[in-house]
Amino acid sequence: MILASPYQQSVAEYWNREKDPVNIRLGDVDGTYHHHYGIGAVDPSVLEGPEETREQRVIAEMHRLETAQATFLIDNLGEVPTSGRVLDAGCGRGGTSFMAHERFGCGVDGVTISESQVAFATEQAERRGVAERVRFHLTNMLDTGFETGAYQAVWNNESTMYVNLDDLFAEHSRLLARGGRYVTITGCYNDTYGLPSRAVSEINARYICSVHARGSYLRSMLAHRLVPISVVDLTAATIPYWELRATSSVATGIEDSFLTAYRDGSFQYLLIAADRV
Ligand code: GPP
Ligand code: MG
Repeated sequence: MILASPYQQSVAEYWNREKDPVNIRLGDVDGTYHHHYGIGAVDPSVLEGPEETREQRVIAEMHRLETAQATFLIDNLGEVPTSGRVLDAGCGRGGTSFMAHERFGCGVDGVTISESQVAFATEQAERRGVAERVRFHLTNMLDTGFETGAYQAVWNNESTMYVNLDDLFAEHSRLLARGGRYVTITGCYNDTYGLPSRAVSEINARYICSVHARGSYLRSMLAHRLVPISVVDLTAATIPYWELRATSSVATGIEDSFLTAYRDGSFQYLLIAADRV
């Protein structure tokens, strides 16, 4: 059974319906469609120049920052041989999957519980001529049924907030070869402040997700033979993306919650990389 609960059903429904310009128009810039946020400094020149073309410059800039985020995640996967296999857990429309294939030439499996996302990403793979090597599956990342120990790398690019971490890392640990690499980029709440702040709760409600505490990631990884090799706080690096997004024509209304939560320290944007021991 792919959808194991009423909760998972509602998440699948959200993503099956989702066609937000903030994702489609950014993806249209170069044909790589992301479902995550951006990192890095905004090029101030996008706000200058002719008024008539400013909107398109801002969209292209947001897309550049989102692509920089996926590039940073892939940088942390280590070396993956061309003969290797990697898993994109919660692959969305396939952006990070295609970028990883371009980087390593390896086989990629992307999994999502949204039929529309599988269809969209598969169509992209065909159009790019990589459908033999980059495959998308309507599969639950908690219970993939894929071969044990077959993966050199597994990642979650902003998809861990939809699942129980112990269930997730048990499955990742099973799929990864010994010495394989796990990477996540995620928003998490700061345990220093106790439970999630109001702004974090607004984010949870907006996406039907449940962001975890920073400490929960590290405890759960260690409990499942995933030993962290780096933890990078990307909070300061993602704020410029949100500031630009807040003033853009494709803002969705959640921007102030992210900015408040990041600025008051109750929420953190982290990369965590771990080795499967
Ligand atoms: C969506 O990316 C990512 C999530 C819903 C995960 C929540 C992430 C956190 C850091 C809490 P998206 O690109 O589909 O979102 P949007 O439509 O807002 O751009
Ligand atoms: Mg987006």
